[in-house]
Parts: sequence; structure tokens; C-alpha cells
Amino acid sequence: MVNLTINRKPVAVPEGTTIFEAARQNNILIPHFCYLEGVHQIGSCRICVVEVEGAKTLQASCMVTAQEGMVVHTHTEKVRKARQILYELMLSDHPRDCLSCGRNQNCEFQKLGELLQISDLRFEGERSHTAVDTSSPSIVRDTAKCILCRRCVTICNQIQGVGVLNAQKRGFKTVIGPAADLPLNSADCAFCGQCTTVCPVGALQEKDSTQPVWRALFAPDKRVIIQTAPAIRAALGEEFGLEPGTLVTGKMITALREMGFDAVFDTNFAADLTIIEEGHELLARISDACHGKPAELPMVTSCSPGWIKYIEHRFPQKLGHLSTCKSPHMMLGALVKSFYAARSGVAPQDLFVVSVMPCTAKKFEITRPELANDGYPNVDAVLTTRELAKMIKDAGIDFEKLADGQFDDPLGLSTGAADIFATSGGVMEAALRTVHEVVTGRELPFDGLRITPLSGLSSIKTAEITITDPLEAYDFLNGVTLKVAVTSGLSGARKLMEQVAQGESPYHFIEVMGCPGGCISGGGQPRPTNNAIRQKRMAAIYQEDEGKELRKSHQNPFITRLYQEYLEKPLGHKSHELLHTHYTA
Ligand code: HC0
Ligand code: SF4
Repeated sequence: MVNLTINRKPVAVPEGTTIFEAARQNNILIPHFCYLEGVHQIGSCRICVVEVEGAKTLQASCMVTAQEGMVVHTHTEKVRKARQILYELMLSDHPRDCLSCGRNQNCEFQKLGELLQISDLRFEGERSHTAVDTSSPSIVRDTAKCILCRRCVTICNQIQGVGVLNAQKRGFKTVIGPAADLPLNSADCAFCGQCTTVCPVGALQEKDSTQPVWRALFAPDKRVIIQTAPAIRAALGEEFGLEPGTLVTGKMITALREMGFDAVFDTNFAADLTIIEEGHELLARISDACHGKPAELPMVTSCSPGWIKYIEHRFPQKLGHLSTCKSPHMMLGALVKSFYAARSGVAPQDLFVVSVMPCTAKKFEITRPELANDGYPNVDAVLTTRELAKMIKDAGIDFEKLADGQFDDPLGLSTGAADIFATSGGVMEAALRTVHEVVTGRELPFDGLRITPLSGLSSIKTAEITITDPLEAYDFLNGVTLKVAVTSGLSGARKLMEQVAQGESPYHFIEVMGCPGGCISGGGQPRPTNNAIRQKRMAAIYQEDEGKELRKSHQNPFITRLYQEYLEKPLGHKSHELLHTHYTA
């Protein structure tokens, strides 16, 4: 341990702790701005400066390690003045359009100004006048608002391993963006939106979809259908001041009805459907391999559109490894515009399908020509969790006081297997719950159906299951050890795909989610998202699963009926037409 004094208080902290952390561990909060716990400590903003006795200059507390006998002062007159000047200098180059900024009232820069008691605008700097980059269907980049904290650079390079955002040019002309001034749409951006979750100001935000959704709701000739992703229910409450991990499924449904949506369906229904289709696809590929036919193994999940965009950029020769399944919300959209349209007597062109997703890349996904049927996009608009919260507030709904509602039939019933899609490892676990039972007639041989090595926040997780005594049709699998891997965040995906590209992957099946931790911490989820919040959202998701009577996708009675009355069989003709696609380089 290291002993030091902070604000006349003797404290002891583990060796290697920064002054900033030492203070925080002892309930002394040092104002800060660019710092992100455990992720980003580069001292670029210097707001966290402190006085260290004996040092000639003020020290950025996030950058300096606590030393034995150090004497630190965090709130002296000199320190307070320095912070105020630093803030005012940043403000001198910042637009003052707070009232119309998407981050108004939710801006870390605004909050810091309040904390530092900035009352004067003493400096009027030369302003940067850069064009707003609206080229991406997912993300808007407004570098005039950027305060060069470089959090997004760290996330994009070190966490996601994509490396699209970097500091370009020098001095006053420095901007954060793709090389050669490329617009985001022309760079290799995955549209994962992780940068939008850490941007403290309005420089990186999701592209607005609230206005098209309001227009559809107000259009007299539109029947507007909404579906909600598995991860929304564990995070939406945070936008209304509830504790992270509070499940708000029922309130969310009631809010959507009060806003005027004509039907509220659950993406989880289609997650169950995905398991049936993807599980059979996996078995077909393994069967081919076991019978000496060409088969692209490992099969890799295809439901995360940021991941799809990444593999298209980085491993275009390996697209055949992707499952041909569309992502669940696209499957549900395709069913709404076919099955539901026919049942309810509404023409597909009069239906407007909205998906609420924790993901910014889904805004791009719905524009893909591979994901349309009969000339209609499967889904018409994607709202992030943050956007839905804004709309609920705009509609004058007192969210906390709402009674619980129920999803509409028949596309609203789901099992626990679908709930866990929201978290890294969930799709794999859900698939194995069904695949093992289809092959052997028995439940997974794990306690409470949980494959715990596959859950949690590690970047790459693996498991093996040996098939014993399969049913006759699956005799070829007797004694086969199924090897699976799970990763979330694109840098883990790159490692697993490098093995595939070198022909050295030992796995049969790989789950990839584009965001660290899976959809619970997608690019469209409430800010902030850190590991403590991820853990709480994850716990809520498993609680939802464990509370369900039906926890395996093949037990969903409406899925059984859908096959009987409409789709006929997994991987059948209608499934291929509506639920599957091919991505080509
Ligand atoms: Fe996900 Fe999904 S689980 S990608 O993480 O598969 O966004 O929540 O909706 O579509 O179901 C996100 C979350 C989804 C889809 C589902 C998948
Ligand atoms: Fe990087 Fe993702 Fe942001 Fe694109 S969306 S710039 S890949 S963090």
C-alpha cells in the first residue's frame, strides 16, 4: 500500500493507483472530463488538475501515480482558477446552440460548466466551421462540437479495433475523424455507435429517426407496428432515473400503446424463430462436414449488423461462414409485412414497421437491399433506446406511473432463450438449449440450462459439449464434441476470424456481437455504460429468463403454430424467402 495525504486526510491506496483514483476511493471527487474509468486516461483535457506539494506545476491527477508521502490538494484557489480557465478556453471554440443540440440537458460539458460555476464568457475564440457529416445512415458527426477529448478515438481503436477515428491535422486545425477527410460512410466504420456512447458532447450522435416515426404515427393511412429488442427492457428505465438493471417491459409496452402504435410486438418472438432456423442450419452444415461434403464451418452468427459491416470490410472472403439467417428484428419485419399483413387484411405498403433497438448499426441494416421482400424494406425505421425515451417524454407520458401492459399476439410471445439474446453468450446458449434437445431428445446437461463459461464480460469465451446417445437421425454426431466460441466487441471478432482465415479455427459455431458485452451495451443504449452498469443489465436479463416458464425456443407455442400455419418447416421454401439472406462481397 502507498500512504499519502489528500486534502489533509491521510489515505492508503494500492500501489499503482493514480491520484484521481486514490481521491475517488476516499470519497473526494475531482472534477474531470476526458477520463473514462479503466478505458481512457490520457489527460488531454487537464480538468482534473491538482496541486502536489513540491511539484513545480499543477498535475493531471488521472495521469500521476500516487507516491508514498505525497501531499495533494484538489480544490485550492489555484486549482479552481486553472480549471475555470481550461473550461473557458474549451468553450471559446464551442458552438452555443445548446437549446437545439441533441445533447441538451444530457451534456457532460454543460454539467461541468455548472459544477465549475462558470458565469462569464471571457474569451471569444476563433470558431471551427466544419461541415456536419451526415453521410452515414447511423451516425452524425459534427466536429464543430468536438472538444478533442479523444474518448471516441480510444473506443474505436483500442476497444473496437476498427481504428476509423483518429486525430487528423495539427494545432488549431486538429479534427477527430477518418483519414483523408473521408465521410464516415466511405470509411471502414462499422456504425457500431460505441463512439456515440462516450462522446461527452453532441459531436457524435445517432442519426435521428424520431421525426419519421412521429410522421408515420400521425399519418391517417398508416398502420404503425412497433417491436422492441431484448436489451431495451433492461436499460430504458435508466433514461427515467431508474436504477440500471430495472426491468421495465410492461411499462414500455403501455407507453408505446399510449403513443399510438397500432400493435406492439416483441423482437424476442423472432429471436426464438432465429434459434429454430439457425439451429437447423448449424446441424445441416455439421451433417455435411461429417458426410464429407463441403461445409463452411465454423458457422458464425449474423444478427449484429455492426459485425456484418466489419466482416465485409476486413474478411470479405469469409462471408460464407455467416449464418444465412436475417437478424431477428428483420425476420419479424418480414413476417409483419407478409403473414400479419395477410391475416389482418392490411396491404404491406400501408404498414410502417418500427424497431426499437439498442444499436445504431440497425439504422444502416434496414437500408440494405438484401433485407427487403417484394420491394418493401422489412423494417421502416429504427429508434435507439435513447430516442424512444425522448419520444416518451415528448408525448407527455409519466413513465414511472404506467401500469404494465402485454405484447400483442401472435408475434409477442417469447421464451427465456430469447431474452438472453441481449447479452454476450446468450445467442449461443439459446441455440445450444435447442440444438442439444433436437439431437438427443434431452435437455442440456448443465445446471439450470445455463452454460456459465459463455456468459460474462470477457472478450472471448469458449465451451465444449460432447454429444452422447443422439436420436437415430443424428447418429453421425455420436461422440462428437461441439466446440463453440463467443465474442463481443470487434477486436475479439478479429482474433477469431484470423484463425478462420488461416484455416486454424477449432470451432463449429461462433457467436459475434459487435458491442462489448453484447446488445445490453449497444451504441444506442443510455449513457453512461460502464462495466458496473453492464453487469446490472446482464443480471436483469438472466432474471427475466429464469422467471419464464418456457426457456427453450422450440417450446414457444406460437412458433410451432407459425410453422404449421405458414412457414411449414425450418429452412423450408417460405423460410428461405422471408427469413434468410446472403451477404456478398
Ligand atoms: Fe440485439 Fe438481436 S439481440 S442484435 O443484440 O440476434 O440490437 O437486444 O434486437 O435483431 O433478438 C440488438 C438486442 C436485437 C436482433 C434480437 C439478435
Ligand atoms: Fe468507430 Fe464504431 Fe464509431 Fe464507427 S461507429 S467510428 S467503428 S466506434
